[in-house]
Amino acid sequence: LTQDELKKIAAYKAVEFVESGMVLGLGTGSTAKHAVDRIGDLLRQGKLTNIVGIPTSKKTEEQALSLGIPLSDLDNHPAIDLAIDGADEVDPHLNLVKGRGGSLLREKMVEGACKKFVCIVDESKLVKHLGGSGLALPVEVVPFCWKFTANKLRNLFERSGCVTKLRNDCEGKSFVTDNGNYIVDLYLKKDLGDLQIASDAILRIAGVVEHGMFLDMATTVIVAGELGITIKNK
Ligand code: DER
Repeated sequence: LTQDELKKIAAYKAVEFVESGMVLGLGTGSTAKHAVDRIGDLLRQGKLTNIVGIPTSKKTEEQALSLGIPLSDLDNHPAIDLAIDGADEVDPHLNLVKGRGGSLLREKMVEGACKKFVCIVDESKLVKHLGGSGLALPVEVVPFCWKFTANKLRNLFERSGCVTKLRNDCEGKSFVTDNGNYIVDLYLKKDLGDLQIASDAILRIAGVVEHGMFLDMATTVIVAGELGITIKNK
């Protein structure tokens, strides 16, 4: 099975948790895309009715609109029944790294407002510890003096051999998030250690808006692997 087929299997499994009448957080990324497509299918077939979607990015908003999924926002629906979204890394405690697609702020706002957050991944996303895989830990920062902020972030994780890199878009220009901010990616040689301490330290830096560690937020993680589906509950 290809990675995308595994993502689709996890996504379709998560949509089995969706009931008519729910307010749904709609995730962003290639895995969540399959879940949003599936919700659109079930609505069109009449198997799901009376759904309201709260998108976690402009990209997902466009996808949901094209599928005819009724949409709203957190101002009008501050309590969300269920969110379905992907992740870049999942540790054994269901802590996540997210944001390599650049949508972490709206994802964290929406998923933080949910009674249930079902995270959908293929097995390649499972890690022992967050942040040590050599892949990016995204941090959303204000554009004003972003180098100053990036230096503060690098100093914070100096002992982990941290390298920071401003996220560029596909044309090599600075990537701008849906919220008009930049993303500084942290690349660590060692894992993040105590995640809550790392999270608090990052958020104390004034130029930082939010980071991609989603601690104690996922209530369920659905993992699709070569040997089948595993469902991990908090
Ligand atoms: O950027 C994001 O937060 C995405 O949800 C990411 O965490 C997962 O993206 P993928 O499903 O394309 O791997």
